Amino acid sequence: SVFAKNMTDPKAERTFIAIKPDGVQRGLIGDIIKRFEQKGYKLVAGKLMWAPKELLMNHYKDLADKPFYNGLVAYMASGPVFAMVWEGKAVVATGRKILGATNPLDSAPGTIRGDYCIDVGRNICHGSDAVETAQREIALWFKDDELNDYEFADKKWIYE
Ligand code: IDP
Ligand code: MG
Repeated sequence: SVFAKNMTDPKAERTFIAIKPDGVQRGLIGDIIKRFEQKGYKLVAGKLMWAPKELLMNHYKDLADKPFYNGLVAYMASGPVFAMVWEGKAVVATGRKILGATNPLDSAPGTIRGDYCIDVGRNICHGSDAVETAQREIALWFKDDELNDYEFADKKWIYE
């Protein structure tokens, strides 16, 4: 299966990263892709998608009892998002570091949220918080045949 190799090859770990509607509107798709690319991670899938409310409610179902849940779903449905799958060693945890803390006022400069935003409800990007979450989110947002299995040309220059 698509996920079976996660167990055996650490370089095959995958995470779900999404550029939220504010990130798309503010022209940040290229910059956000660039940060994952230049780190050495491999892009496995990517699409611009105006997500249906049901998908977003499912995506954020663990937050359903939070006071900001309805506003969060409305924000995420306010325009297209750029959904991606990135692959590489420790990409889930490292992806979260590249994004920065959830609240942009706590995000270190040099992170995406630290560099580009201010309010937690307009924090421009999403990243899976654990390997199991990533597997759930990838399956939610992508069909199996949208995930591209290919050999990365740079691989031997990135991994020892
Ligand atoms: P994460 O995106 O860093 O994983 P979560 O706690 O999973 O953070 O929350 C999901 C999203 O919900 C956040 O990225 C943010 O957009 C939004 N959010 C979280 N806390 C608040 C809040 O207190 N007010 C408004 N929106 C929030
Ligand atoms: Mg989260």
